[in-house]
Amino acid sequence: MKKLLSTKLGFFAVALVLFWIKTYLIYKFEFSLGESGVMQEFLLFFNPLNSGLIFLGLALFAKGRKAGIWIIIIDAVLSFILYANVVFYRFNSDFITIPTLLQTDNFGSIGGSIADLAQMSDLLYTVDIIFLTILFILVRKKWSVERMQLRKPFLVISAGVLAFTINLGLAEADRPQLLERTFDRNYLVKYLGAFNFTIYDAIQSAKTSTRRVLADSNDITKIENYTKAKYAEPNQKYFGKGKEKNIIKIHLESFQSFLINYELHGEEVTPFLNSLVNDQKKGFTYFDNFFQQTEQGKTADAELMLDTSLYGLPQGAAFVTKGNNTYQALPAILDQKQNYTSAVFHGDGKSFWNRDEVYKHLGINEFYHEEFYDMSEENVINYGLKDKPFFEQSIPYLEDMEQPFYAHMMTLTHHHPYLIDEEDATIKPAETGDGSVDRYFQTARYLDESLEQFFNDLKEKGLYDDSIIMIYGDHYGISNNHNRAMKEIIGEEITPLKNAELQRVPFMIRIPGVKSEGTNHTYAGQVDVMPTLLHILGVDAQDYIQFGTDMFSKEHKEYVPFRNGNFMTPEYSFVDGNYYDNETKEVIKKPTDEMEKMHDTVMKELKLSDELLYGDLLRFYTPNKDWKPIDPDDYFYGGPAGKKDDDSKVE
Ligand code: GP9
Ligand code: MN
Repeated sequence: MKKLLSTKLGFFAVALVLFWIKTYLIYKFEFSLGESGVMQEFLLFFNPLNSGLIFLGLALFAKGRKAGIWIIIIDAVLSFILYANVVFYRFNSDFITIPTLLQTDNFGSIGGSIADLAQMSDLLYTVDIIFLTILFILVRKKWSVERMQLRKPFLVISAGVLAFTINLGLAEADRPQLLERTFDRNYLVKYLGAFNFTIYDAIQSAKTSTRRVLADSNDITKIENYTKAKYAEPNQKYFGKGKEKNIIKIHLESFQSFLINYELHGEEVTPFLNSLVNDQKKGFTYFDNFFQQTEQGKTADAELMLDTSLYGLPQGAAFVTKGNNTYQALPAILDQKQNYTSAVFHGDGKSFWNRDEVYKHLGINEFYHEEFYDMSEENVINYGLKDKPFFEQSIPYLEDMEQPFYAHMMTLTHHHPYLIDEEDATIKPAETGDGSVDRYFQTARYLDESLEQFFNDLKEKGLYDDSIIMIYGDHYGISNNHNRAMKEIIGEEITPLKNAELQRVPFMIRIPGVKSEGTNHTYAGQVDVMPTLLHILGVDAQDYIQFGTDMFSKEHKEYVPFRNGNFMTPEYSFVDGNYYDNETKEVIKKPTDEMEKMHDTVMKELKLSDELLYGDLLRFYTPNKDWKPIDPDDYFYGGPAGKKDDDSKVE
């Protein structure tokens, strides 16, 4: 043993094991990464190994005794990075990213309290370094002054690369598209480790910052020209009719329009939503040709589109990768124009989709997340809080909000893989043999019931009658991978065109004092919601850069781009390279010039939106002379305890 320890490789092995144990203990005791299941537990344990092999392994290239010094230095640097994250996490329940580091104001918010956040017991995290230093002093004399044969460090680093490859492969199998979709930093750390996360984050921000750096104020002009030309004038029947009314916006997770009026086992799946669609007296106008336009950012893309009228990005979630951009979003506009207070309610961790950061840039005043709700075991399933306790527990917060408010209620239970507790299931599953598809109807029913309960509570609290209520679906729930089962459900082959048609999600709105139109057949998409709402509130959408247009406007152009370049119009659709006649469902062999032109417009529109986000171009745009740019430091989304200390801001 003594002999082994006194070799360079022996010393390296000791350092590696200590580093591994320490990192793992920190994962377990300092972070709450939500690991569950054997695979996630294993990866959490396994992932420090590759970083240790690679980084500590680099030290072995050094000559003679210097190798030992380098091992200690590298180990100390890694420990410091990890410890900085520990301290940051204690306050933010989140990991440090390069943008947060660069945004010193943001960091300043914890600067003063670092002393509070560090604890005496943290000194334990230096024990391994001290031990290594002593060991090195004792054994270094026995080390040769020669450089090690290069083969050895190469082998060590190759072993690290191999361990990383295995790690990544297993992580991707457990959580497909982990890197592309960039869900949540907790996920990345859980699967790949804190060090790989830091590298990943550095690469991401280097990539995006170059595009941002190269952009200049001229770049916004062509975008402004484009959106101003697309602008559709308000319809006087609606303009200003909802001025200063509370807005309750309800997000239906994974809800596709085919569920509306669908019957399973002879029962309506969503009787309550159906009643809003079918009974005009309830005051809702239902858009039956409204489409989701999301990509990899899923929910986050839907949120972005609804509040900014920009498209999501072709890759990843703009909420995550463009979370620090300048936005001129609906919550901020309503605040500045009509003194609205905005809030998002969602029973999940606050950092999912980077919400706790990006919401500040959208000007969202309050964010009621996981920490505000009773998340006891019986209230939680799948991703988070069940919809019924979610709505129930949100009511007191809603009642407390300053009016007029813009409240965004985000449901969660109807989310893949559609898990439901027995006592919550009030309809039998479908019988296609495809579990997700079969359960999809049960969680949809649960969501429907939770909405009815919420509506009743709103009425009881006097919040219903005078509020604008808007309901929308965020994205599909049943992907292309379930075509066999879906064919049974809808009784039709799922062709590419059919799949595109299935991207309809519900959109319905009730404006107090405005008669319902019943079902409106206008073709529209998620980017069209913001200008529609602005006009209902009496704010001209023309001032702002928006890719959508008011759905009630007579000038609204009926084409709905999907993020992948497909698009839908009332007469024809463009899907995966083919134009289809909507009526005959046949491929149009000779597309007209008009169709080709429409295709060019769609491509141009998506490209301009991407340029805007990549270049962070809204920082060069001032909507009007009254506009006050958003300062993210004015917003703070601590838990209920944090709120008591300070309502809006941490100094
Ligand atoms: C997570 C929830 C789901 O908080 O919003 O996101 P999704 O997986 O649908 O994008
Ligand atoms: Mn979603």
